[in-house]
Amino acid sequence: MLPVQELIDSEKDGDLRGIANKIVANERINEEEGLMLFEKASLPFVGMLANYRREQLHGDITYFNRNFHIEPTNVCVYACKFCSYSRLYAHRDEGWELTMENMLDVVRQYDGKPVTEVHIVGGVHPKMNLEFFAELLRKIKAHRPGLHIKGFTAVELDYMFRKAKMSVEEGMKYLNEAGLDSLPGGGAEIFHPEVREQIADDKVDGTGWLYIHEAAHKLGMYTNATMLYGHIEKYWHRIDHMERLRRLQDRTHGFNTFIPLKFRNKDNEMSDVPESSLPEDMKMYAVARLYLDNFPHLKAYWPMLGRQNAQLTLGFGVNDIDGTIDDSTKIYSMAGSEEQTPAMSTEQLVTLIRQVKRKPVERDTLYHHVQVFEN
Ligand code: V47
Ligand code: SF4
Repeated sequence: MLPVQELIDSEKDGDLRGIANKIVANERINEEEGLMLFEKASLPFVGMLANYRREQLHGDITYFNRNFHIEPTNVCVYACKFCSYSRLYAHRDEGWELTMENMLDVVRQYDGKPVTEVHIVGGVHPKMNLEFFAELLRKIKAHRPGLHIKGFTAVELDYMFRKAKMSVEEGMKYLNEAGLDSLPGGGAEIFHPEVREQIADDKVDGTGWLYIHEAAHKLGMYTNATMLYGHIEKYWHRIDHMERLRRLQDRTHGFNTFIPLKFRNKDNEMSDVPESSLPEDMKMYAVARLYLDNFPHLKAYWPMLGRQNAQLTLGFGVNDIDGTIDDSTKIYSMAGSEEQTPAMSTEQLVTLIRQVKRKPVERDTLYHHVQVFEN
């Protein structure tokens, strides 16, 4: 008998046994069942199922890529309560604003180095508009045509498009033609208005976020999706969030990766909210792997979680640990992550993955294999 079947059969709770049998039979679980996994299942039970699904999909393969970030500014018109990174426009002297040349200098620093992706994400600066970013995209592509540009959260795009008086479809096409290849998953937070209105009430809502990703998918662009978890939301808000993503994915198949982002509580307006525990984090990854049955990949973002915890997630459904990053992001170090200078060499990433007996594969943004590291 399969070890997973033995574990299922030894489970005393009939509901959980039923859910697990559905998973093994490749049947979709519903919202109520997803919630039960959060509320009733033990960590070994849900972890074993998530690992079973992960190995069905990817075997031992664990992806990473070679990337760097450009953070154009941390000045932001919004004031999300969980954000430790942004400064309001009125306090912009405390933040940073990179010029076009500064950003192109960052790109030039990687000349001759084998990076495959630049991730551009930052605050919503009222003076950095659609035309400015289109020009940046064109200049990056002129300098290095092969570099994949994954840029701008739906929050940044929503603001840019509205200010330029363009529809979402027009704006997306314009940026795509200027060189934008795919969208990162940020800005999703928790879609349900009951939570979103309390933590991020003035930026694009859940419906607007999904609409922007759908528009990108319709142009043939791939995108990611995140969820900020472990603060004031309840388990059912997480399931609701994943359900909305699963429905869109059924229609478009444009999402590559789901990235649960653990709320970090340093120096923000939610510092009184405790952070989730490590077992809770592992459960989050495991349930995500099981619920989002139409998402090919599940990513643990090591700069936010810490590298050893990211290693642990590889036994709980995760098959991707993002990239080398090269100390080019400040979002998480400012929010209290253990990773104060997030940079890992390819050798370090490979070692990290091998230490937990998985197979490292360098990928590009769209998950084509760049280099397979045989064990
Ligand atoms: O949307 C902000 C989150 C996101 C905090 O697509 C926080 O490959 C935890 O989306 N605690 C931006 N999280 C980063 C992001 C991302 C990162 C890596 C890879 C990809 C990808 C996307 O960071 C925001 C917000 O949800 N965030 N503050 C905080 N205190
Ligand atoms: Fe601005 Fe993004 Fe921070 Fe919200 S999370 S305040 S939109 S930088």
